[in-house]
Amino acid sequence: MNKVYLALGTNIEPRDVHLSEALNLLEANEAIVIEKRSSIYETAPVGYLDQAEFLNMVIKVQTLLDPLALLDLCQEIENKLGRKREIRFGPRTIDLDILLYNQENIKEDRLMIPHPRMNERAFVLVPLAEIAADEVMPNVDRTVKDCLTELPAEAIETVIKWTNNHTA
Ligand code: A4P
Ligand code: MG
Repeated sequence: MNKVYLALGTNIEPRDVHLSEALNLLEANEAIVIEKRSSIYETAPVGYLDQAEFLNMVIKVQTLLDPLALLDLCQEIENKLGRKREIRFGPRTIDLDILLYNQENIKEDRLMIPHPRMNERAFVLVPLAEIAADEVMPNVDRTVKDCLTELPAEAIETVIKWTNNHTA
């Protein structure tokens, strides 16, 4: 079994439905077991700023899939949920990124692991630290917790635990 962390992000309504559908589709695959889920966070957009706020979360999965097969599955789920690639870093029904795959460093055209931008992103590191604070990032040999402390407080403050007011 391989230990993997995945990041989920969405900023097109209904955002919480897109998250649940992505989780259901992942779990429906017999080669994947979801072991842990972070809370859901509402986060200010990063990169391309003129877009709605995101919901982000991170999950830990055990999988028999190799990294490229897992990427194929993530992209298949993105496509099923109506993902259109129009603007880089732009609005999306669901984005599924592979953050960590065991302790591997992978640099291929289609796949970079650890995810190349995760160390700078509070919307990734805050939920990841919630479920994997002591996990080591193999590209920098530092724990998730340590990487998070290097981010500016202003960035961390834009990542806020989200509660679903419709069902609360
Ligand atoms: N790819 C390479 N490595 C990976 C990996 N580890 N996991 C390739 C997944 N995919 C990987 O991704 C483009 C290509 O990256 C894929 O074809 C795959 O082969 P994409 O999802 O098609 O396009 P994108 O989403 O525009 O790029 P990417 O790299 O996913 O964008 P980012 O860097 O994830 O940024 N702000 C907030 N608050 N929350 C967000 O979730 N997301 C983004 C997207 C920008 N701003 C955001 C958020
Ligand atoms: Mg992506």
